Amino acid sequence: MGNFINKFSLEGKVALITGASYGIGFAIATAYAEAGATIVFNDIKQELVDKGLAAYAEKGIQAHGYVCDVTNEDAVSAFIAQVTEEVGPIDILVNNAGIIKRIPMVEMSAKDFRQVVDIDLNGPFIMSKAVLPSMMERRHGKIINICSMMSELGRETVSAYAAAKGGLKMLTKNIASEYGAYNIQCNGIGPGYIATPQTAPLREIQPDGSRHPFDQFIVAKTPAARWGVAEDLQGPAVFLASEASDFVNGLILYVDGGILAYIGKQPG
Ligand code: NAP
Ligand code: GCO
Repeated sequence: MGNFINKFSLEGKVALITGASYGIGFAIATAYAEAGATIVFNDIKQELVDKGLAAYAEKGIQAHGYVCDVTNEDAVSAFIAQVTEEVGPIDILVNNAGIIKRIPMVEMSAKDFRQVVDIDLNGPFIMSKAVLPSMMERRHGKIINICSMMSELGRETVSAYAAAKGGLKMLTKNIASEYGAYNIQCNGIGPGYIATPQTAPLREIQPDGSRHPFDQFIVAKTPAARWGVAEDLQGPAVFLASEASDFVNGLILYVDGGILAYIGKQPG
């Protein structure tokens, strides 16, 4: 195998993963640390940053945690300047922070719709815009946007989320198109249904002790016949952050146990 495996190393890289105190962001960050990167993360509350720092320390990772709301352009500029000064320029950005609101569209306020789009789509725009100039100057950089099944599919109650994640897919392709010549790769990861706090309401045990109908539905809809776990995203995330993917640009890598390939089970 020779030194081929070194192409997957993140040794000497600074990786910023947004909203990575727990959940998918945390799993990706721990994989990056194992691959050799220095980890920087942010969250909206100090309490969450502290919780995240303790969780990283428990895994033997000395992460750098900051409070920063990804929707606040001034705060993000100051945050990136501070990280650059205290840790170093960012080589890898993972736009992971995101929220969902499950509300039927006709009942959803424009305020709620805007908030989802603000965090899930404007946030990645603001963060990417803040790190790109230094990446352009240094002629290398990796941006990974955490997309969704809802970058491709719709379903009841998630209009804002689907609009934002569909937009994030196209923002990914546009960053790749606009800055690819600077040796900057921007790709997306589209997780399937992953067991994290965000999807906990869809897995709640029912008052009669049975599984949530959505839980049963999604397992039947997934060829792998299970929910994903955050660790399922680690290999793809390391690949897209590493030199091994230097000619991969504008791709959305769906890590979904086969959901998008499958027409679904015949009823009965
Ligand atoms: P999660 O458990 O809810 O974690 C999301 C993190 O983002 C939380 O730490 C959250 O902090 C933080 N955050 C929210 N708003 C923020 C803001 N304005 N600025 C900074 N941080 C903010 O979600 P997850 O399931 O790990 O999902 C992570 C990403 O993957 C999201 O973009 C999500 O849409 C996407 N995704 C998830 C799944 C899935 O099945 N779980 C599938 C596809 C895509 P708070 O706790 O304070 O809100
Ligand atoms: C939902 C889910 C999702 C997932 C994920 C799928 O209510 O349908 O929460 O949208 O979290 O993004 O990839």
